Amino acid sequence: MQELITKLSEEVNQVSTTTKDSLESFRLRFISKKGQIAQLFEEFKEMSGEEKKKVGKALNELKKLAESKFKELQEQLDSKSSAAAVDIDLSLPPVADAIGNLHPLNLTRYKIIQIFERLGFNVSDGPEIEDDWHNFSALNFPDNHPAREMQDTFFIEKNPDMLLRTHTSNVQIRLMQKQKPPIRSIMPGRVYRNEAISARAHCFFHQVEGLYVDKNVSFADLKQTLYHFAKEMYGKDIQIRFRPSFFPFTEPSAEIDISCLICHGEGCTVCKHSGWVEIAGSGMVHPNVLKNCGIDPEEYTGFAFGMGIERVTQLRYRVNDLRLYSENDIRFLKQFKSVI
Ligand code: 2U9
Repeated sequence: MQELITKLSEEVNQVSTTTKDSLESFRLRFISKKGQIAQLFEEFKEMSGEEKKKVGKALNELKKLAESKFKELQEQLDSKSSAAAVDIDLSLPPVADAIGNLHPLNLTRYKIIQIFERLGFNVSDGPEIEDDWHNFSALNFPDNHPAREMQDTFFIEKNPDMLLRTHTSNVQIRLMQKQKPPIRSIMPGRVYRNEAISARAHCFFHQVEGLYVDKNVSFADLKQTLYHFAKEMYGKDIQIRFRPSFFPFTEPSAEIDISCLICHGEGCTVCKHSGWVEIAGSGMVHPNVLKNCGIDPEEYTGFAFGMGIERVTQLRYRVNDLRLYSENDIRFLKQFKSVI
């Protein structure tokens, strides 16, 4: 056995390779429970006391030698692989920035909500697939009135009474039906129109409408609220004007313009050389609409307004083609990495 111990000691001393595989075969051969040294210990157990005295020390030394060699080789291998890990190739292209961002329409929607929430408005939601009554009749659109034609939409073939809503006003109707005034709420959401798709029109877009119903709500409240909104949204130097208009659901009605942000009144293509840009429609809720929802127009009055989120976004970010909002082109979307 002494000879074998000497031979194995020499072999252990000579090992110098440090690949993962060679280290593993070293471990299997010398260190493992089925390795040669363990086998020698098994034989050692069977020896007589005299024989044990002769080889015991050498066998123990072989065991220690193999273990310390294994440790040394393992350390060499570890330091080699950590050196490889810091060996960075600076010529490689950078790892892509995987952090996404909000869609520009959502950035605008959140900003609008934030402004009105500070004025005490809450946010309401309702169905996009709606019946004729909530979308048209309750809003004082008479049957066959031309105002319906202006808001042509998509009808459900199996039930022509059901349609894709043309505005979020259906949410106001549902809210007034179930909640007594005071009501102060805004309704953001997707709406539909039957239009051919182009840079300036789409078969769907997004709106935020608002409703304030209480005792003694006046046109002065409407003007001041929307003036405040315009200043918060577009800056304190903005000019605002109200132009008389017509909607079946409001009386009186007004369209709201702001001074053109692009040319500051000098005249450009965005404002069609008028110096003014339309941003919203508004008016005092028509008494018939209040009645349709079970609210007494002698006791309560209210104002309402509506604006297109795409339009507001266009003015904020100068986006001039509506199709960009729904094409999901990452080159367009990744340009809006701003916070709300
Ligand atoms: C109820 C009563 C009144 C909401 C209103 C407008 C005027 C308006 C357009 C702006 C641009 C739609 O997105 S747009 O095309 N909206 O001009 N909306 S008043 O009036 C209401 C709503 C609900 C019960």
